[in-house]
Order: sequence, then structure tokens, then C-alpha cells
Amino acid sequence: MVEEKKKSADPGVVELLEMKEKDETFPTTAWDRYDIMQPQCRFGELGICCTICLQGPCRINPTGKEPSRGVCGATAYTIVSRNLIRKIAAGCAAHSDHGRHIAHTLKALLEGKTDAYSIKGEEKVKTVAKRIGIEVEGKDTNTLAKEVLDMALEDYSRHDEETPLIWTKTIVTPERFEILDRCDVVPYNIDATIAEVMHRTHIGVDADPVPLIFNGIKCAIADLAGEHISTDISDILFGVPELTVTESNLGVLKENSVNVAMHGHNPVLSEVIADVAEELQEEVTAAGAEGINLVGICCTGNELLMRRGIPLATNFASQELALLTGVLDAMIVDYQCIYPSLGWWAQCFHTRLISTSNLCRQTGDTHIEFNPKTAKEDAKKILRLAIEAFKNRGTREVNIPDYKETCVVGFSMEQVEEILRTQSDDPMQYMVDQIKEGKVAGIAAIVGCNNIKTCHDEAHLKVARELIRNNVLIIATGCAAGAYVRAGLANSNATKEIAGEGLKEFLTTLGKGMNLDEPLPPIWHMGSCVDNSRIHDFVTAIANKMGVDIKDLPVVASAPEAMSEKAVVIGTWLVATGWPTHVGILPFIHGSDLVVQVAENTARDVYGGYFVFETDADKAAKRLVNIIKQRRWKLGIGTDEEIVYANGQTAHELFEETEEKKATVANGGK
Ligand code: NFS
Repeated sequence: MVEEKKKSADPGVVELLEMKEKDETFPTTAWDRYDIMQPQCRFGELGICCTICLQGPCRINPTGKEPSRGVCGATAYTIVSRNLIRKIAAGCAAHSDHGRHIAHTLKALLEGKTDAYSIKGEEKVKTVAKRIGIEVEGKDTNTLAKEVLDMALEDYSRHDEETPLIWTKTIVTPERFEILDRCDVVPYNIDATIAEVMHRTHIGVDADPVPLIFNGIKCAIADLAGEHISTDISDILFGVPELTVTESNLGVLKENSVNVAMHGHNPVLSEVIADVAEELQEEVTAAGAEGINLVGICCTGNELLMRRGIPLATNFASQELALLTGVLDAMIVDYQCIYPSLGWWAQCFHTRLISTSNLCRQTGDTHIEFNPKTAKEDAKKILRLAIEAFKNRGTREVNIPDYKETCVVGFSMEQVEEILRTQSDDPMQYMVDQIKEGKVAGIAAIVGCNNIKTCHDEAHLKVARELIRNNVLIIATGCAAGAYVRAGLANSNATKEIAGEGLKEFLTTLGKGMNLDEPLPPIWHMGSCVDNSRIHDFVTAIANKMGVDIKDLPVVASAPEAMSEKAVVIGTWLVATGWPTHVGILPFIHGSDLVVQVAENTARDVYGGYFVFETDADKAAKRLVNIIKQRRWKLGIGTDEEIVYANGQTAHELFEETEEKKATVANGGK
């Protein structure tokens, strides 16, 4: 018997799920399929099932009894490490291939092969060029953009193993580069690093968990570079996000409009769709609709939300439910995080599922291969299918949940600097001062997905609320950010209602600085998951201003509902760049004590960052608050009174204990 548990913290999602329960003709949702799947494979959960060679599947007995080795002789730590770093490589491949596709779009533009794009971020071209060491004086935008592009593409193709990735060397603190270099985890070529992981984990190559994990970390650093390239070139092509007020949640769908959801990750198509939608107004009117209503889902949605204020309809876990409203006329998908069930769902409704990348075909789709060279025509073709579908809606019941929330988004690094500049000519020094004074106790990056194993969005909300109450500023991306904009946490009311006094004052002052009547929200939406690069840049700028490294700052990261391999790789580079990183879903590593130890403890000694695995969101939030307090104290900006822990320990005592523990480790456990 499967225990009935709360499925979502989003009332609109709950409403649709209840409606679905009453009609057996509807297809199953991810929640149903998860229940049907129970119990899930324990060996898989622990990461001790190996299918790397065809002599398997081999599974190790976690109790220590036989079988303790696979057919080839691999033990639990080898199997767990290999499985883990293959996930890291897959995450890196997804992000960095996305970056490459954006780069190829810029290349097509610079070579005059497309008229669908222009360089909207002229300033960004200069900023990136300067950062990576290109001389900017006397060069026009296109020349500079070409030089930036060539250097980005070189990070995917360099043969000189001695030269580090430019998008590593130029984006981390000097101290961090030194740490990464010392550990031999600085990549020279993004693609080669992914290949190295796949080679190393082949049957009969590396069996030692330590170099295996270090290779995973190197791949995670390559991932950070790939993400950063994606953000940089997206900003160059589509403009740097600025503060925008809009709405989000399923209530943004409109009964009398042609509703088009854009779902996936890469903005190259969705930007053009947004550009051309108005040109089809006559056809839309002729079809009897009021207009085309564009909405977003997942990270394509986050990109559109940040740059254009296009509302985010929903996030990962609830993507199928957008069809259940009965008014979604087209779901356009590019790639990543697309449920394979969508094709089947689309067949049960009038909705056209339109796939646009040959990387990501769906059964039951209509495929229109998107090409930057024919972007405008492709975009119109796709929208015309949506208009046709609108005409075929028939008499199906309309169920648009009446929920939507105002959100303030667009917190790019550039926008954040501009906001802070309203208070001081030295914006990052102002930020540092606010942290030192304790108005902002610290910063928490809350990132990542939804995971059907836990109540949809609930952990995101619990962790954020507790941190905000404790004066921690939240910077968010991905489906975490998607949860906040839909739940009304990314607006000024959230600041007024739940922010601690110091944080409220900080956000109110900044709101006034921007000539707003209201405070800024306590959660700064920084974009899609590749835009974790913005999170990295913001905190790196604070570290550089203070002359320290991220490992010394009162910052924490959290992926309360981590799901994808991309989340695994992001968590890994966060740890490797010095962030204490909470993960609310147990990754498949607990079949090896050694690997868990490395993730939770050894990483702290080597990188200063470490994983905190905690499935209880309330406990996790408290722990994150305590970590921030402890780091403040270590940095010399906290007070002993401020830092009394739930167990009555002061930070001082805790720190002493940690030092003691370190000494014990140094003495070989004696
Ligand atoms: Ni990130 Fe964005 Fe969401 Fe998770 Fe998927 S959409 S790239 S992987 S599920 S946050």
C-alpha cells in the first residue's frame, strides 16, 4: 500500500491533480507513475548497481556480505564513484553543448548567415572581452564579438594541455585557481574532459575512487565554464536581463488566446518566436482568438521571464498539467527536462507538441527542425500550427487554476551592480559592508529542480522562508526560482511579510534607490540553470572585494529538490569552489561510505566546500542558517551572542571542535 502524501505546495497544481483523479481517461502523471514504480531498486538508490559492462548487471551487497565485488572485481567504492562521475559528465555535456549551440548561433550571425538575430548586448561584448584579456580599444562590436567567440570555441577544442580553460582562469578568485590547480582539476578543453570521464569509467580503466572523483570535479569545473559561456553569449545575443515586473503560475494561461508554452533550455528559438508572434495577429484574429499568449516552462521559461517578462506557467514536475488545463494549444520543446510522456499527453488533448531539435525528438511530436539560418520562417511555421490547434479545441472543459503571483525578476550581475550603485560608487563594497554590518547575514544560492520523491516545491519554499527570516538574501535559478515566482516569494510583499529586520531594511533602501515605492524582493531570480554562472560571479565579486575566497564567505547553496544530472554537476562545482551545499534528495552514493565521507568531509579540507545531505527541509534550513553564522564568526564579523546553536553550543565551541576533529584526522584518526 503506497502511503498517500501531499503532492504539491502549489494550490493550482493540487486543484488539477484532484480534477484528474476524477477522470480515468486522462493519462498518468509523474506522481502516478512514481507510485506504480514502488518499491524502487535499493541497489540503484545506493549507487551499487553496475551496468558498465555486459557481464553485469552486478550489484554489491551493502551489508558487507557477498557479493562484495562485481564480476570484474570492482568494489562498492569503485562502482559508486564511476556511476557518480558519469552523471557529472552527462550534466556537463548538457550544459556545455547548450553553450556551444548558442555560440554557433552567434557565429552564424557574424558570418551574415542569419537575419533573425542581432547583438543586443553591446556592453556585454566589451565586459566579456575585457575579462578574458582581449584589447577592446578601437575595435567595433562585431570584431570584438568574433574574438570573444573564437576564444569561447577554443575552450571546447584546445589541444595544448598546459593551457587552462579561459572560462576557468578568468572567472574564479586567484586563491581558488591556485587550489584547483594544485589539485590538478583545471580543465584545458571542455569536450576532452567529458571524454576523459567516459574513458576513465570504462570497464577495466580506473578503479581507484580518489582519482575517479577528482576527474569528476575537473569535469564539474569544465561545466561551470560551459554554463558561463552560455550565459555570456546569450546576454550578447539577447541582451542582459534587467528588472522586470510580471506574473507567474498556471493562471497566466488565457481561455480566449492561442496559448503557446515554450519549454526546455535554449533561448535561440524562443527568442525568435517572441519576436515574430505579433506579425501573425491577423491570422490569430481570423481564427477567433484574442492574441498569442506566450508562456514559459522550466529554463527556457526562466530565460524568457528574465529578458522579456514572459510569464512562467509552471516548472519541471508539473509540466504535464499545463495540458490538463485544456487551453494549451502548443507546447514547443527545445531540449532537456522534457518528460517523454508529453507526446502521449498531447495525443489525449488538442495540444500540438512541437519538437525543434533533432537532439530531442518525442513520440507523437510534430517535428520542425529549427535552424538559426531560417529562424523566422521556422518560428512562424510553428506558431501557425498553434493557431490551427486553437481552432480544434472543440468542447473540452477549460480548467485554468485561478492562481498567479506578481514577481520581480531580472537580477543579472550587471543589474545587481546597478542597484547597489544607487547607494555607493563602489557597489560591491556597499554589498560587503551590508554583510559585515549583519543587515545581510549571508547569501544563499537556492538552485535546481523538482523531484517527485518529495512534495512539489515545498522544500524550496521551506528552506527559503527560514533563511529569509534569518536575514539571508536568496539568489535563485532554475526550477527553484520557478517555485518562488509562482508562490509569491519573489515580490515586495514577501519582503514585508517574512524578511528579518536587517534584510528588510537593506531591500527597502535598495528599492528606494531604484525609485520604487516598494522594497526589492528577498529572492533575486538570476535566471536559468546555466545562469548559476551569475550566482558564481556575484559571490566571487564579493569575495574579491573582501580579499578572501568563497570558502571564507557566509554563503551556502541548496538544491532542496535536486533531480537531474545537471543538478549533480552544479552541486559538484559549487563544492569545489568553496560552497557548503545542501542537497535534499539523497544522491546515489550511499552504498560507499568512502564516497560519502569524501563528499561530506574530505571535500571541506581540500576545497572548503562540502555537501550536506538532509532530506528534512526544516532541519536543512536550520543547519544552513547555522553554517552562515559559523562562517560569519570565522570571518570575524559575527558575534558570539549571535551564534548560539540549537544544541546550546556557541560557534566558538563548534569551531574548536572542528579544529580538534581536523587534528584527529591529521593524526591518522588517533
Ligand atoms: Ni536545471 Fe532547468 Fe528545472 Fe532541474 Fe530541469 S529545468 S536546467 S535541470 S528540472 S532546474
